[in-house]
Parts: sequence; structure tokens; C-alpha cells
Amino acid sequence: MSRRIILCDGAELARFWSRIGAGEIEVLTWVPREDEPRARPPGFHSLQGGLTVEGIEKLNPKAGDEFALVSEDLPFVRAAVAAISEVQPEAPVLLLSDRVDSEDLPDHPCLLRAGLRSLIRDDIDEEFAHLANLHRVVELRELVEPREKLGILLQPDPDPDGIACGYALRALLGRKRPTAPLISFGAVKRPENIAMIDALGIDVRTVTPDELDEFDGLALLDVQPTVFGENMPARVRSVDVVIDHHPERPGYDAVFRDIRPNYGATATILTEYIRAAGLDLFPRLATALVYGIKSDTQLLGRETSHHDMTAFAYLHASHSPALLRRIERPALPTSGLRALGRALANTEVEEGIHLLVLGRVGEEVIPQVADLGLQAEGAEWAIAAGIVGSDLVFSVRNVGYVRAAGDVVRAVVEGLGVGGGHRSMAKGIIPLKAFRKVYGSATRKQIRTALHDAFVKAIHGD
Ligand SMILES: [Mn+2]
Repeated sequence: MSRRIILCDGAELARFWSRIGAGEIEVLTWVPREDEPRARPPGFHSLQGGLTVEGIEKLNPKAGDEFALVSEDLPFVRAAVAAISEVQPEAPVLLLSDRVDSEDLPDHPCLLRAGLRSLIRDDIDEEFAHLANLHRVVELRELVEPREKLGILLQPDPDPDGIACGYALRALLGRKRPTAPLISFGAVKRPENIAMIDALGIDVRTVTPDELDEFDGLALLDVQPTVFGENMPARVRSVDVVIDHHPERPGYDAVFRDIRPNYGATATILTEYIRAAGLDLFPRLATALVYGIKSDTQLLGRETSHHDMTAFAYLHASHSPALLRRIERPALPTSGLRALGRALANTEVEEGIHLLVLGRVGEEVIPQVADLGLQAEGAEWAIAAGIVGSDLVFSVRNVGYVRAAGDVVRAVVEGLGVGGGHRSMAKGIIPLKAFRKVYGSATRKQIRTALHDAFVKAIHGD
């Protein structure tokens, strides 16, 4: 188990540390100052050999151990950083000080400064969490630095979480599109996701497995190689980087691996990296990550951890509300508004269900109409249905305390088409051919009756 080695400058700061409550994995050491009595602060032992390379060596630091320096004195901090760098160059160092300025600090790849006396115990744990994230960033940057062309591979038909992470990783590495393109084996298809890449100006290139040869580095985000199943391209079996929040799967190699299954979104991991590295959070980047977290956690609902909440709050201050609106509420074409007008003309809420049948429309209109439909008085369910190409497509929303929308839609499309979703949002697609086979025709009236009956049955039946 890795340790936190605490080095306090003098008895006063050591006592202060004891008072705020030392953590279990902390090794408490102090260096007595000349001008103070040598009485040992409780729980501390003095650094044998003083603040020297030998002194640090005696602590026997191992890979994975972290240091904290508690001091208000620049020469102390400098000497400590120099000695630690000599003994364990990779070790992350947290400096807790109110007076020592970051600018005066010696060069160190993984050094983070935080305030001291203003901190309470939880804040110190949080600072250590930032330090661990900074350490990951340092490793990541070192690893991909020599790669001329890093392919950032997302899952096929990338979702907002994956897209946001790709964008964030590129920023974190200080790269641009030509040397770190976002790639995928399947194009972005869902209208909401197309709205996202359009609004943010992000490019996702579709590649074939053979085309991976042009990259001398590969980073997989929000996905692990095993997702490609039996057909996993050989090139993907052994990669540089995997960062993901899905459960860890064996069967591949990655030099850098950061899998956090208790996180609601991979965008949360990338946000923590960005925060720890002190990277400028420009509005486009913050907006992408906000949307990635929102969409993967159903707006901080299901499967959200406190990490996601903290990351969301951190991003929120820098995001662009106008840009986010453009992604979440893409412009409604006038033809879509007319279809909505016709559907609203004789609308009714029956048994808590508000069903709007739009006729032939652009697919992006349907989910927006479903959102709107839920505002009707008495509506617990809103369904917007329209014809797109040769399919009947419908979006479903509910108030959240009723049966899960995804389950209901799966019951409705069973044997007819495909569908699914989450607690309060879902989508279904039924080919018109299949619909006609069962219901005879696909007139607006027939669609309304058939969908209404099927939903009543699915919502109220078992
Ligand atoms: Mn995800």
C-alpha cells in the first residue's frame, strides 16, 4: 500500500498537523527548527539525518508513495524538493503553505501547491486527489510525447462523453487535429451528437482497422479494446492509453490505464486531469465536458458519483450557456414547427399520456417535441412520433417517478423494431413495413391509436 510521507517544518506545524487529524496511511516526520524546543509532537518522529538525501533515503520511499511538505519557509521547501528528487524522482509532492509562492519553487514534474492554515482535513485529502491526478497527467504526457501521430479512438457512433474526452485529451496534450485526430470505426449518427460536433467544431474521422497503421500511438477513451469483441483489430490489442469508466475487462495491453468504474462519465476523469494540471478551461472545452457528463449521467441522476458532481460544478463556471443550448436544443426547422402546430391543434392528454404524431419530419425535431410534450398539464408521459425515411421513429419522456421509459419502449417495439433508453428518456424505431404488417396502414390516425394502446399496455401492464 502506498504511503503519504508528511514532512513538517518545525514542531509548531507538526502539532498543527496532529490537531487537524492525521490520516492512517500517513508517515509523520518533522524537522526540528533551531529556535524551538525539541519536544516531540505527538505521533511524529524526527527526520533522522535532517533534511538531506540521506534523511529522505532513511524513509525508504517506494514507487507510489507521495510526499507532503508542510512549511512556510522557502529554503526548507527547496532543500526538501531537491532531496526527494534525488531519492525518488517520480514521487509526487504536495506543498502545503500559505507563504511560499509557486513561482519560487524548483522545477519538478509533479509538484502541487495548496494553502495550509485555511485547509481542513477533507481539503487536504482533496488536494492529494488532485496530486494523484496530476501524476497521471505527467505520466500520460511523458508517454505520448514521442508519438508523431496519436489516434484518439472513440467507440463506434461516438457519444458526447467520448467526444468530449477526445477533445479534452487533445487540449491536455497541447496538440491539434493533425497530430491527434479523433477517430472511430463508425461515424457519429445520432442527431444530438451531430449537433454537438457541429456546435463545437469537433471533427471525428471514420477509419477502417487498416488505416490505424498511420498512427504511431493510440489512445482509447470511454471504451476498452475488448468492446470490439471477436473482431478486435490486432492493432487495438496493445495500445498506449486507455481511459474509461466502464468495468475493467481483461484481454488487452495498455501502457497507461486509468479505469474508474465508479465514475458516471469518463469526462469526469478528464476534468480532474485538467483541473490538476491547471489547464486553461476555455468555454468550448468546458461546454463539451459539461455536456459529456450531463448526457452520461442523465443530468447527474442515475449512477452519478460525488466526483461527477464536483467536476460538473468546476466546469459549470467556465462553460458557455449559449453553446450548450445550441447543442441541447438544436434549431427547429420551420417545417418541423408546422408539423408540431398540426399535431398540437387537436392534442389531448389521456391516462397521463401525451402523444404527438408529427407526420414526416427531420429526426432532430422528434426528441425536442417530446421534451415539450411533457409540459402539458396532467402529462406523466410524452411521446413524439414522426416518420423518418422508411421508419416510424418516436421519442419518449416521462416525469421520472413512473415505470422506466427504456423498459416501456422495449415492450412497445418488441417483435416490431428496436428501442431502449433510460429511466426518463427513451427512443424507439419501427420500420413502416413492420408497422403496416401488424396494423394494416400507417396513417396518422392509425399510428396514434396503435401507439397509444401499446403504451397504455406497456405502462400499466407488467
Ligand atoms: Mn461514458
